[in-house]
Amino acid sequence: MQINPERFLADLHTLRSFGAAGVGKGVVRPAYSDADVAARQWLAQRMRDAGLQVQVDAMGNLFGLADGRSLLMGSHSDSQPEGGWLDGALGVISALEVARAAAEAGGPAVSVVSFQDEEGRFGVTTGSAVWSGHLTLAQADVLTDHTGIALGDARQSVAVMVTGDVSPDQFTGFVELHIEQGPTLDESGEQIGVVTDIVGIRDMKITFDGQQNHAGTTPMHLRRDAFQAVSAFNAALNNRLRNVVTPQTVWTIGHVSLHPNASSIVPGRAVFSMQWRDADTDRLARMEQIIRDTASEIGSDQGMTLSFGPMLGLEPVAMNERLRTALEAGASVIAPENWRTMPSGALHDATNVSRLMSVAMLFVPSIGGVSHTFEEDTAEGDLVAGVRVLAHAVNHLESMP
Ligand code: HGY
Ligand code: MN
Ligand code: MN
Repeated sequence: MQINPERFLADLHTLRSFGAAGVGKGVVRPAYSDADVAARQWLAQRMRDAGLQVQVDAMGNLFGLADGRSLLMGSHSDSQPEGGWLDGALGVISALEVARAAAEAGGPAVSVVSFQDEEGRFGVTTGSAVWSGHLTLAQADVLTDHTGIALGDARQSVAVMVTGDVSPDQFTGFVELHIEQGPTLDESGEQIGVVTDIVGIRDMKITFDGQQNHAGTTPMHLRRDAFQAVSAFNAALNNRLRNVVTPQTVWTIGHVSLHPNASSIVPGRAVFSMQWRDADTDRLARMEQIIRDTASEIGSDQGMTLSFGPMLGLEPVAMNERLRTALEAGASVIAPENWRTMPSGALHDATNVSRLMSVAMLFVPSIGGVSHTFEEDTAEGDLVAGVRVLAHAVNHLESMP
């Protein structure tokens, strides 16, 4: 099959126009926003133009289906609150290009998916979590974003597109191309990464309730300041985790909400996100215990009432050998001596889809190793090389026993 680089890049740029923001090639297209829904409607039309049958499930996961049994390819088209133009979008548009090129060549059959809320406005990879059965729709519907909006209400914005459930039985496997989002390929100068494993994740909200009070009249020793509790918790946690983590382990407090968030009020309440990731499930569990114990100790030292939200999580997942071998064969042709195998420190829809079928992933470099920022970018030559590797892999799979 012949992929068409100009058609692929033009579609990638058009997708960026939905929610284009900030400097460079930034995007603001969170799940279920107007920009997200408009992008999904445009994508659905591009799928129809490619001869694919469009199906959308209740979550807003958008499928373009080839006839008969097919290989599923894709990723997500929602973005972080401040995101780049390639995170997810590359996987969706490259899948569309390979599906088109395969159809023009008379096969093999390739279907395309854009999952919903991969970026976790409401949880962790929510759309593919529901499609794969990791979460029920009812469980997902009660998840809330940081402003308190429930997913069940937010997803009404895609209701007009919904056609019904999409059976996974028609797919022979799932392949996702993604930007690396880290420094490895950029630093080594290599063009392609074939993924070996995806790390596991845990994510929960923690709340400290103290006493809201006057910032001028309340003596320091009488305060029950929720921000001071978060600050002490963070410092203590960094110390205590040191004994269990590896250089690859990561943990992040990325969202903090103080109430009432005013200069002259001792904050009475702090709600914050606590997220940690590692390739080893036991280590994730040991970290959880340390996080809970530390929050509990700091909370009682500082006169806080402590509460934990539900813990969301995904287990570490290894890529399928057969699909991975096909990607490696493609990498050897397109980027000879210029590719490597590597783990993924970012989460991807492939983790959820692995509950249903074989999965594999491919990376291209991220310039400067940055992502989840407007500055995210990748050289055009590397983007096109990624699509060419996919095309080779699809052909290779046809010829494998
Ligand atoms: O956070 C992640 O790893 C992914 O980009 N959602
Ligand atoms: Mn992504
Ligand atoms: Mn992302």
